[in-house]
Amino acid sequence: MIKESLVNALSDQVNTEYYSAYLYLSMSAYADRAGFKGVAHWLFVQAQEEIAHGTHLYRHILDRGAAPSFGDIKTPQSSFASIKDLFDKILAHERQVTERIHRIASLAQSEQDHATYAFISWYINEQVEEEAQAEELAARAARIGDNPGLLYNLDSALAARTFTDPFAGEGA
Ligand code: OFO
Repeated sequence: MIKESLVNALSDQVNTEYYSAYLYLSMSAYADRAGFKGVAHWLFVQAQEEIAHGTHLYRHILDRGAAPSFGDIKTPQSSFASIKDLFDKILAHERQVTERIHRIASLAQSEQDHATYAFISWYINEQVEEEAQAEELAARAARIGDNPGLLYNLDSALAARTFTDPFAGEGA
């Protein structure tokens, strides 16, 4: 039986993942309107991934015989100073998400909830990748600055991203 403290922490993380999706959609809209269609596409795919992360958490709560709780999703930032600013914000956001995931893992350990710890381990590893990806893009954007040719190259590279459901074959 999963403890209420963990149901609350996991439910809160569902909200955070959906907020992440909303933030990435907001960023995608900014990039689209600024003419960076490749960046916009990359961010749209990222939003889809975040929805998959949130839905997987939601499913886990139900699978453990508990009821997820729901709350408001906060309003994401919608204007950014530049593409560099946008990637800096992504890095800061993903670092915060990592801290939240680590808190859930610590709670699962202190409650001796091995099933939740095993479940949340996937997210611990995922955050290593998310942060590495955000760091690389933030550093690349910093090097590029306002150089139009290099911005064009970045935009073209990011247009190639495809969405792969990380939990395909596992149900929601
Ligand atoms: Fe769900 O990984 Fe980003 O926030």
